[in-house]
Amino acid sequence: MSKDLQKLHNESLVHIATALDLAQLEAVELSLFSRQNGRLTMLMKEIATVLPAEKKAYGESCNTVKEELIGSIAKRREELTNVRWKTIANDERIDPSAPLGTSSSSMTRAQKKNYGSLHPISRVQYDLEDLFTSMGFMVLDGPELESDYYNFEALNIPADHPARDMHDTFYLKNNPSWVMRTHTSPVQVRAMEKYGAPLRAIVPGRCFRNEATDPRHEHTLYQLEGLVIDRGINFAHLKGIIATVAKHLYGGETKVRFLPKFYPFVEPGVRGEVTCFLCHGTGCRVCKNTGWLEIFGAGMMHPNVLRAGKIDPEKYSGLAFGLGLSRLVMLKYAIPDARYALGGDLRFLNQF
Ligand code: FA5
Repeated sequence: MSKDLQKLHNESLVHIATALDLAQLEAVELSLFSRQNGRLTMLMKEIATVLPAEKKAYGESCNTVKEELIGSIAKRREELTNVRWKTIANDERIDPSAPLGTSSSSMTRAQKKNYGSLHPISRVQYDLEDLFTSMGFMVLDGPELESDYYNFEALNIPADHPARDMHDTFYLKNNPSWVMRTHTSPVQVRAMEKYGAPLRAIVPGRCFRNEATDPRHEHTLYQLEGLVIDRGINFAHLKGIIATVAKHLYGGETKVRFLPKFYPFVEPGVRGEVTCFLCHGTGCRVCKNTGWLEIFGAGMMHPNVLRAGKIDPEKYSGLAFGLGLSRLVMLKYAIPDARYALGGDLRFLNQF
């Protein structure tokens, strides 16, 4: 089974099992099977790009996953329906005002069911996956233990770039040509190699950096990479995508600003900032008194990177962006310290 399919399978089972009511379950069902942009529908359509020898196995795995998900949805629907309309035996009365999941025979002792909940990073990730798939993007995955080639070299990062310093990055002790990926950008080249052009994809995932941690920096962070490659792609497309994300997550009032920033794999390159959620622009410890919080790096893909992905820069141009998913979550839920997210403290997690 392909990695994308496996990922979809695992995530969907969680979504189905944690749907709290029929409306939520229907939303999950739609996000998977919608004819236009359902995640499974899109993966099934990819059969057109699979090698002839692999088509049969690919089709079979898709169908197996589809059947399993349909079965799980039916089972969950039954559970949720039963909870709501529990059949009452004999002379027992129905109390329609009793909380869901309470036993009809003990109407006076309402018990709250403890379902658990999704982590805030997962919530924002799934929400953005839905937004991007609605705009025709594929959702891709990539390895967390990455080769030096994809993490740096293919991205036009020369051997003497500071990011390659042993002190900046987690290398494998006995094999320095492998590294815990420092960003999700390596999947840019992997995606180009696999799918060619035109291409529209996002890559949410975990990255690792040898950071002195502080309220904005974690050693383990989540990013969401995005790339669009086609004829005539330009910076206006990039601005449009970022504005759509900011509006979707934070509402129409949010201000985004672009500032020049050097990344070897884009030209021109920018960093993007939004107004700080804590001080609303007046300056505080989270935004280092600037009033702004950096949430992404982006730019037009460098011709060398397109070439590394076997795409002709004379024919195609591309944009790429790397959103700091952990930072987006901080902003969305006004979390004043990035370290809470992975700290495992239930007092924090129980709020979601
Ligand atoms: C990159 O990682 C580039 N790969 C982004 C990119 C992609 C640029 C495509 C151009 C084209 P940077 O190191 O600036 O860039 O990180 C991107 C975002 O990740 C930052 O804006 C920030 O929001 C987030 N981020 C970076 N380091 C950390 C950290 N230690 N903890 C939490 N978030 C971080």
